[in-house]
Amino acid sequence: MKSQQRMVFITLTERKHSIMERYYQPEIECASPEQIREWQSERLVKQVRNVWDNVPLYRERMEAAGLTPDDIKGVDDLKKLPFITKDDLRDAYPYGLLARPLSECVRIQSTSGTTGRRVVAFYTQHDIDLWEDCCARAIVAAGGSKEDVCHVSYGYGLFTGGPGLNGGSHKVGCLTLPMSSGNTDRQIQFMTDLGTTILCCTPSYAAYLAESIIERGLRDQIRLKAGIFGAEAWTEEMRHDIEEKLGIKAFDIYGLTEISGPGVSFECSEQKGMHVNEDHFIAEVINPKTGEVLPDGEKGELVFTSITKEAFPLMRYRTRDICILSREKCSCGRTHVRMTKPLGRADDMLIVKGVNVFPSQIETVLMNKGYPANYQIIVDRVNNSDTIEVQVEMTPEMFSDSLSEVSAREKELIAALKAMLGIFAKVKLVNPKAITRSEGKAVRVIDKRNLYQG
Ligand code: DLL
Repeated sequence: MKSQQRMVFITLTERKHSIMERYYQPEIECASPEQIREWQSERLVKQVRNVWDNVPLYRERMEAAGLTPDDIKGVDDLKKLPFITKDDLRDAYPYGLLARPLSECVRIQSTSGTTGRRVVAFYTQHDIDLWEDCCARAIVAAGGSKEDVCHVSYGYGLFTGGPGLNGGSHKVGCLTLPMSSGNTDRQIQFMTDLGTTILCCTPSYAAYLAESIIERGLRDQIRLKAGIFGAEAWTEEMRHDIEEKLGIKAFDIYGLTEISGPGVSFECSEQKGMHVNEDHFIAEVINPKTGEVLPDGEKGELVFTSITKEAFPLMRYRTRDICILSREKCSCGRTHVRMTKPLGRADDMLIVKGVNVFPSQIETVLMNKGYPANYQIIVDRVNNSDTIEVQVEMTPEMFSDSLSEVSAREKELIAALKAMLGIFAKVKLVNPKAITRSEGKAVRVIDKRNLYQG
């Protein structure tokens, strides 16, 4: 504890304006870049030996690439290792990538994947312990302490959101409300009765809760100060909207089941990118077409290697998330590399009439024009030609019985979308609340073309 306090003090005298910054594991979160690299090299070498000895698929892949564990002497050699993909995980389902006997595993979690076979990740007790540390770091970075009431509305069960943040909240010592998703009335009642100060859920559910709290006239009765929102893409516009409606600071958190769950990276008070927990995960950005490793600052596909995982270690796992890494010094005092929000998916990008369309571009247009984040993008193919329709709710203030007023609004949005995307997108304004709400990840895109089946 003493060493933690000393580290905080050093950081604070260096950077006076981050006077409120607190850390869960300061010796690690604020370690020198050289120290972090040393940990990474040491752990990588051990992990490579571990997977070579215990996971036949890795040995086969390394042998095919002409490698033995002796070829990997540190982080600089990481790029020699072959990649692993979601397809590999599906092919290895369920036990093919286990590096520990099943008797040492205590939990599984699984992806929310709606297509294909699910991905199942295994954890030893030690894996869970480290994962919860990562979530605890995120909660403390959002201002959490044992004085807080942490309300976890991510789904519990196979989805990693609920269990991960729940464990992190316990570690910090917050009073933890394991709400899971759903039953909005009960969520709001607990929030007001028990004085929730930190809310953890998807950004789309946070936006819905904010809307519901305001509608019920309960805005003055909530004591929220921070939100930890992730698991799906959300824009800066959406962040500002939620922050304003709830009177909180909204922090992004990133993760994926394959690598552990939430807490692979998290935002600090700077809110300028998420610090990757580099003592557990080595991050690389590659050109998704060639596999070449890109320098920091360049946009590409994020790849992770889990160097401390016991049960289910993934070596150079291709996430399909597109982002940029930055090693610029962060004024929060943390030294771990930062990643931008995912800027798209290498595989969810829509190609409409031959044009690349990211759903986040559409969301930016809608939010800039004052629409709520309740929308759906419907892509179809009619007479061999692609169509795209954006259905978006009007706010109660916009809502009008006048057809000409609604039509003028639709035209305005069509023009703004054309300017952003370069293609015509039909716009249909719908009544407030007409779009089905999600309690987990929002379903933003309905692609009726089914181009990726089979
Ligand atoms: O969504 C883990 C998680 C739970 C993260 C709670 C944050 C909070 P999966 O269901 O396996 O795991 O989905 C992983 O979701 O590859 C990204 O494409 C996307 N994703 C996760 N966090 C973010 C975020 C959880 N903050 C996939 N922003 C990832 C944008 C995100 N996309």
